[in-house]
Amino acid sequence: MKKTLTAILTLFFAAGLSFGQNLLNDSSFESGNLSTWNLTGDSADCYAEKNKGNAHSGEWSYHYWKKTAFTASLDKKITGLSNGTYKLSVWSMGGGGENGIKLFARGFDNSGKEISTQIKNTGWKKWKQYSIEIPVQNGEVEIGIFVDANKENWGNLDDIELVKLN
Ligand SMILES: [Ca+2]
Repeated sequence: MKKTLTAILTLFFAAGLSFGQNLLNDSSFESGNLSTWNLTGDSADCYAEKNKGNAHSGEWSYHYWKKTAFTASLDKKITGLSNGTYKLSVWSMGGGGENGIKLFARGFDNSGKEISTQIKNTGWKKWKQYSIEIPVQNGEVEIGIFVDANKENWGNLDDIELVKLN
């Protein structure tokens, strides 16, 4: 009986570890840097910003602002995943006016397909959460945030999470 109970509890905790848990390190940017990410773009204008008023949680968030139009991609590859459906989500706020901001995932199967959702900022502290579901079929996924901004567009993103749904 005790052995069975232990086995059940072990299964329960093992499942708990793979389902529902955020798989991204430093998801709230509280390390104060973007070292776990790959940034394609101008690091003088896209960076981890320390400003509680611009963070969804904690003190830090991913911030962008530039005097001139720009594009920037903040992305990373997550490997060693068990196949299944994952949910990627992020909180965003900002001044709006971009050509586009998207939360994206690719490289999750062999089709070359990208899944994304458009983010629309509507003002300071007007936080909204955006998410996509990703059917991972090859044990990995490249996730990221792509910004296509006009001059003087600004925004903050925070609390990015990747969780396994099933
Ligand atoms: Ca934060």
